[in-house]
Amino acid sequence: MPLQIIRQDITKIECDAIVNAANKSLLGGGGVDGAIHRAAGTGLLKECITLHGCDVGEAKATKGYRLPAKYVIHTVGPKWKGGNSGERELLYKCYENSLSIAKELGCESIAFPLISTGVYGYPVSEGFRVAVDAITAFLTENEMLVYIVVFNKQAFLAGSSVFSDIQEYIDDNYVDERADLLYANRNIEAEESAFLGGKSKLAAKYVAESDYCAAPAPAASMPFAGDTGIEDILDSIKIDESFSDMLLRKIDEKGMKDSECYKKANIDRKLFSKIRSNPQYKPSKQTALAFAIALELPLDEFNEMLVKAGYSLSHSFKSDVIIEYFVKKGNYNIFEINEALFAYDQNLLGA
Ligand code: AR6
Repeated sequence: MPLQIIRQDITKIECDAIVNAANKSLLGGGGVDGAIHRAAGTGLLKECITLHGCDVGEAKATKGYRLPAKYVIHTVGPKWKGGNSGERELLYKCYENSLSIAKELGCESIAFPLISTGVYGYPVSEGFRVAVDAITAFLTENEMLVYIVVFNKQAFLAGSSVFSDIQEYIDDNYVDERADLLYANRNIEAEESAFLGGKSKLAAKYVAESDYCAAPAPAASMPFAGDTGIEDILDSIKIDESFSDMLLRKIDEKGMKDSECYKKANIDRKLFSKIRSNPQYKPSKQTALAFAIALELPLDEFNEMLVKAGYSLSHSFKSDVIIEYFVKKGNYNIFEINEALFAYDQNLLGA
């Protein structure tokens, strides 16, 4: 199951387990540790006393007491000492060990704070990267819904250099609302029929959708330019092929396993099965985008796949511009894309 990034107070999250960024005593402290102990009540402290502390990188579980979560998994992150004292390995172990305990406890969902990135001084964007790496490695082999909880968004944004590049791309490409309105007021139908010279409505629809696409092809390279017959056009865009058909065909063509594809798409196995078994399944735009990313499609095929589901990339949506930025860079890491979407308060991809 997928990884989600959310902005929340971890003590309020309803899931099987939440993780506490504790200290070696396990007897409470400030930051998220203090918040968890306050919300859980004294029962938690009493049980923590029986655990006799915990080493850095290790993890131990207790019940959740008054928390909505069934369990608290306490882990002790490393203190940041400049990065050359094994901090990364220790932090990775915190995630790994917490996830392994959650699995033993039969948890189906778990929420992590960004361990070590507060009082212990681990740089937030680097700490976030370790979290994503450890969690995605776990999710490759296991099914669980994992949340990364970002509490201090400002610190999260300030730490990442990627965002300035993305911002530049957005500034250059994002069409503001006014332009969007102008577009909406254009007489699209008249333009389509002028362009097509009265050819089929179906093909007209395809033009309209292509027209919205982020990388509009010049008219000469459109499938229906010149003297091409309508049958050729319909054939070239595989008009009878549904989104589900196209997805399964591309998975085969890429020599991927189904599980590899839906995991890369950050999509839940059950949703994938639904799409697989129903050729007419209409996915949400988020889901369609996620699969196009998992398949690492270049921009033209990427758009073709979206059109199959009734969508397209548009420069009027910031999220689309951000996704296009990644596709053009050949970066199909859905977690990095989601990190950027999260930073810009956009819906994340996948389930
Ligand atoms: N929900 C989610 N995240 C939170 C919350 C919350 N309610 N409160 C803080 N954070 P920190 P550490 C984030 O300092 O760096 C304690 O005193 C916060 O923004 O809690 O591992 C322990 O007893 C930051 O990103 O933990 C230890 O002595 C992240 O949680 C020491 O601090 C971790 O910040 C551990 O330091």
